[in-house]
Amino acid sequence: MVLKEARYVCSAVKPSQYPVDELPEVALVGRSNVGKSSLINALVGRRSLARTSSRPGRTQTINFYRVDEEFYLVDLPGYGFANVPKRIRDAWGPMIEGYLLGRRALVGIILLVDARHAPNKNDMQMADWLHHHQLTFRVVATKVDKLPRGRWQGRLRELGAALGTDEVCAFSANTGHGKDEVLALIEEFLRNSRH
Ligand SMILES: Nc1nc2c(ncn2[C@@H]2O[C@H](COP(=O)(O)OP(=O)(O)OP(=O)(O)O)[C@@H](O)[C@H]2O)c(=O)[nH]1
Ligand SMILES: [Mg+2]
Repeated sequence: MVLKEARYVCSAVKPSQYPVDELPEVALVGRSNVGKSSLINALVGRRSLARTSSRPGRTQTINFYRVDEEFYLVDLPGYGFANVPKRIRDAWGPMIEGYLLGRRALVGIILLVDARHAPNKNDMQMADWLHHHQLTFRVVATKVDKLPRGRWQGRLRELGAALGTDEVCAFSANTGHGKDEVLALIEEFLRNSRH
């Protein structure tokens, strides 16, 4: 799959603000600063379609990007960062949960984890929660450009075991490594949703 055009459509903090055109949606979840917004930019080949930042907590709303009038990539605020003010943190859980559990257009979730680190408690909780609610998700390990090649395989296996999945995709927004694999995941989500 090659993505041609992507456009920011809207931001939402509650369901009444979600898009109404009923295209399928693929959502990105993961810890703050793991690279969700960067992955969107890398996939669509636009440097700053989704806003990114080296400071955690950049994305604070649910942001919808329409791709080729075919589906939406949905950028969610990250979880698990203590630096974010408590007032904001408390609002995020219900906002993200409300979207993931209530959104009928949602056909698949990409859980992003940081390839540089061993599995993190927040990530395992998220994966458990997704399994528990029987939501369709795949795991992508980001920032592999920061990990020596020789450690990739072991780390991917370790992450997969901790998150309860056989396949973990290695990805880098900086080098574009794994882009085709992530696009294939999205294609699979879209294909399965049509049955
Ligand atoms: N080296 C490297 N840096 C990356 C990669 N992906 C993202 N980054 C950097 O990591 C930081 C966070 O990236 P974002 O895409 O803003 O992360 P996010 O998950 O959207 O973060 P929140 O919106 O805070 O939840 C930025 O400084 C990015 O440049 C990657 O694949 N490799
Ligand atoms: Mg973001």
